[in-house]
Amino acid sequence: MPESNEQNAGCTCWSCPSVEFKGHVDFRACGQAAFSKAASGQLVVECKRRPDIGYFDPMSITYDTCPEWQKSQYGRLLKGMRVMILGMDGYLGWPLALKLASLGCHVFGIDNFVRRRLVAEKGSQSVLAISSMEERVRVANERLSGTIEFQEMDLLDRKKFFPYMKETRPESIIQFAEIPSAPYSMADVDKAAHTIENNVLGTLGLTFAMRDHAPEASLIKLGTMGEYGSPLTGRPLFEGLFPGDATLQYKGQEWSLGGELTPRDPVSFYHVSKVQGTFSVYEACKYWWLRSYDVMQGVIYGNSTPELDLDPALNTRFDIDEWWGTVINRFVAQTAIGEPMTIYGSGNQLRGYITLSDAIQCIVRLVGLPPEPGQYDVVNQLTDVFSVRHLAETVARIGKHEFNLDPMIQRLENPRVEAEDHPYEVIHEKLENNFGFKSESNLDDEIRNIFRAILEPAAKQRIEEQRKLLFPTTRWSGEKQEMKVLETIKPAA
Ligand code: USQ
Repeated sequence: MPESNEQNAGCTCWSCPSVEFKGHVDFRACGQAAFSKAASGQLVVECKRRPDIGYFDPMSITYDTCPEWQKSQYGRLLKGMRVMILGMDGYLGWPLALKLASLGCHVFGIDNFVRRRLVAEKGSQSVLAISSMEERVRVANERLSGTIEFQEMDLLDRKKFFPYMKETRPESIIQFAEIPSAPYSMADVDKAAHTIENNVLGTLGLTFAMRDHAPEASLIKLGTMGEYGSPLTGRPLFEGLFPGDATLQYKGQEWSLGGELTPRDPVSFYHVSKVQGTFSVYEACKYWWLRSYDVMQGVIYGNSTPELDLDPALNTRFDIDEWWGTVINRFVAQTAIGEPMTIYGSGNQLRGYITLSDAIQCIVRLVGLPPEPGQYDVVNQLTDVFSVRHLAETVARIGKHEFNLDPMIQRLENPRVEAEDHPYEVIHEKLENNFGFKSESNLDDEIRNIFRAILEPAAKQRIEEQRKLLFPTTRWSGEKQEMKVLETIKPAA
């Protein structure tokens, strides 16, 4: 087990979600001066977990001196921390629930099972068979130290969701309840509208529910690196906000850009929905002193975490069709059944990538180091930048030499509208520098993990059953003709 990282040991009650400010502080009146008032002892708070202390100066207690903040594998976490996961049935939501439960948290999850439904509507299925939520929760609660509770609920059903928020009193809230597919959102107007409605209104409603019932909770909202696009000028993709020394020069004058949101240039209507979510959360932090980390996440791949690996009943979903599969997972599955890997366009597109297990570690670390009241901050969550071509070549090398497969690559006409040859200068420093994140996995090992899992006969059969759904058919242009093959490449031995 990696040593416990004490990144959050020196944090004070000022950022603790267990501390109640309401009634004691008029944030609007004190404005940006709140922090200095706290620092100078003028501001007092109460602790919901330790009401016996009465009113106290929030700067006087640190996490490492508070018995409620206990050491864990990934920094300190509140004892039995109450964490709400919206979208707990998803590719990320489920492994996160397991990880938090393994660290002793009390996890409350909801899901409307829209992903299961949409994957079935496409005619595809998770390559790794997944259990019902009832079964998942039963096995998890037997095997892990914390507790997981689940309710089937749609985040958009505000009549149910608001009372649920009030009743569960979460200390941290993870917003994963979004439709995550760029191609699905571009397939037709109904699917675009579905994506926008689900994602934008879900997050909007959530901010109001937090305002009314959990204003001290920290919100971890899943955004995406695709919100930024890939500016052809090569301008760095900062972590959501311009750094303090960024300036704008225009007509001989110069202005500071420090602290302003960086430009967004989304690459599909799905990514548009994420940008709208960014603004909703940014505004809510400003209007109501909510606190949030917005996670600009790269493309996730992989199927393994220590908790998922405990029992097949705990599998998370693993999709590979053109809508619901991400590129590395698709390439490994294509190679496993002798289909060519489908590179869109030149294959020089650069994206940020991160394994499932590293992504989960990042989120746990964000849970453990909550933002301050009113703070909106952004992290770019990725470990590597790869070209699509490099991914195909890596899958080919491992597939051929270690699994005795016969990998093929096909370059296709690009169904998407995206830059294919572009600079990509991503800044991703905060997770490591401020939150103590250390990657525990890498591309080659994760590709091996995936091959091992999906070459099992039952999984391979589930890929075979959706062979026809691996080839892309959804063009951003809306045209229906089949994508042309530009080149077929047999990777070098
Ligand atoms: N690509 C191929 N061949 C394929 C599939 C994809 O060349 O068979 C290329 C795409 O053109 C793109 C890159 O691979 O340039 C990544 O595509 P993807 O389908 O793996 O990922 P994307 O559509 O960008 O979306 C995924 C998740 C989404 C998340 C996003 C992070 O589905 O939820 O937000 O990754 S990011 O890409 O950084 O915005």
